[in-house]
Amino acid sequence: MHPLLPHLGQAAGHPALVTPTATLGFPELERAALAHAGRLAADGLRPGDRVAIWATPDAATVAAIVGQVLAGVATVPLNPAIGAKELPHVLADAAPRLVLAADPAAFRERTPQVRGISFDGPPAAPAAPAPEDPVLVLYTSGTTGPPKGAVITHGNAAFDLDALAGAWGWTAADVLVHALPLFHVHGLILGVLGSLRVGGSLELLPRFTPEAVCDAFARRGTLLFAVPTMYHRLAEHAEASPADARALGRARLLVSGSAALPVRENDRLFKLFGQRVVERYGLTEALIITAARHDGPRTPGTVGPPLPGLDLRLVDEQGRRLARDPELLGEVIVRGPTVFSGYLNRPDATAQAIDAGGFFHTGDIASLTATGELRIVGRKATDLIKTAGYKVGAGEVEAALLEHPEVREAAVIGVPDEDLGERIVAFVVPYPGAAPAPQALIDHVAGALAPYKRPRAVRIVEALPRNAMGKVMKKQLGEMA
Ligand code: MCA
Ligand code: AMP
Repeated sequence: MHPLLPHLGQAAGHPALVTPTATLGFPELERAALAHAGRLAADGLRPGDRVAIWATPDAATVAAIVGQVLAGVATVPLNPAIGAKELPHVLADAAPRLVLAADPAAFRERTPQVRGISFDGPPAAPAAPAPEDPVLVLYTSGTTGPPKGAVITHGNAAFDLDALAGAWGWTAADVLVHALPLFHVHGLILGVLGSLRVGGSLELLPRFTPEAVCDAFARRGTLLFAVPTMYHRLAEHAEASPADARALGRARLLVSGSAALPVRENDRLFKLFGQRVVERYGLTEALIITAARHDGPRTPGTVGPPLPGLDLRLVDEQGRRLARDPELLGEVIVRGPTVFSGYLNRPDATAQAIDAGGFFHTGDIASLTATGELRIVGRKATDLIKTAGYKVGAGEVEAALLEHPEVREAAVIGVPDEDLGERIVAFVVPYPGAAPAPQALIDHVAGALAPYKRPRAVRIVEALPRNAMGKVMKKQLGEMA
């Protein structure tokens, strides 16, 4: 029995994975995964090596990732829409021994070395990874600089998923519906590995549409994982389509995370679906660290209590621990088995994020309610933007804009947005005589970084508001936006 995926190979009486084009039981999934692992071993890959995979939402990609888990090879998922500037960075930093894709032709231009996934290898004997062995390297944005690869271990994932299964009463009887991207914690660890770990059924939708989600619930879904932007679009859809509202209302549990769910939206969902969405909070480097329980309070505006087994605290600017008091705001720090092992090739950044006591500093500002639920109120760094559930550093967007030949200065902020949570807005000072078209600059960022990092609006200005020190006053930009 594999320590992370104990149900693999067991006859469950229900499929492990359903996509529009494939249905795989646990035994079939295990066979495919072991054949892939065998092929990797035949190619000379060893436990601890890294393999990059274009993270398209299909059964072959999932089976390959599972095979890599079994082989003890760390997976580096690549966003299929990753831009021209970010891709070389990720490949150079992660230095994968192989780059794979379910449809290699689609990615050959961007990665000439790409190979197709093949399930014709001699079945491998699964490796027995230790809890501290890497399972995934997930690239995540900081305020400045290129994304860093967070190294997540087998132990991190197993502990977190068990704690969430406990919080949500998540069992083999569940059918998880998800349409999240497979290159972040939410879609890949919670969605894919989580469903397989509990032995449930995963209904993987290749792209998010409210119709597809509601249809999956009309058929068999019991559990939904989605970001607030998706819930917003589901609410818009359900208001116009009562039958779909009823289908979603029959869900056993609706879970929201990756960004704040506004209380007003939470109330709207409650009215539409007849049940409160359950919120949970976390981040790439520490996985999910708080979650409302299925049988506990679901207080709008809060993200539940810390998961059992984690030491979660709030600290003031001097690092002193704050008491549990709804009035006291502090930074969330956390220690325990879900905290990642560090950033790949970045001991400096790792030392900055994890203190000598082993606490990971999240940068999120919160208070604890009298009943011990966390209420997130903001972030320490104003230069981090959460848009549609994705984290984007203002600095990386500014750097990409500055690489455009017509851009002399650039400043990027997040502006509140009903649908996206925050919308990226860029202020650009062109070179004298230049008149860049906003859409050209938007396309430039989409192509260099990734479409989700693109500004939704570009304002061409003569100068940026700066203080006496020459620093751009982003608050003022917010008022201008
Ligand atoms: C648009 N597109 C462009 C451009 N504009 N392409 C090139 N250049 C442009 N200028 C393309 C996009 O690539 C996309 O293509 C399509 O147009 C639409 O893009 P967009 O409007 O940005 O998005 P959307 O399709 O409306 O998607 C909304 C979404 C998505 C489904 C909510 O944002 C999403 O999946 N968010 C989830 C994020 C997430 O999983 N975060 C978890 C990380 P195409 O149609 O080909 O796709 S956080 C985490 O893991 C922590 C631990 C946690 O707490 O969970
Ligand atoms: P990422 O680094 O992309 O994994 O994003 C993690 C960040 O998303 C956290 O530091 C929070 O700022 C934010 N986040 C995740 N879940 C929630 C939530 N339920 N409510 C508010 N913010 C959240």
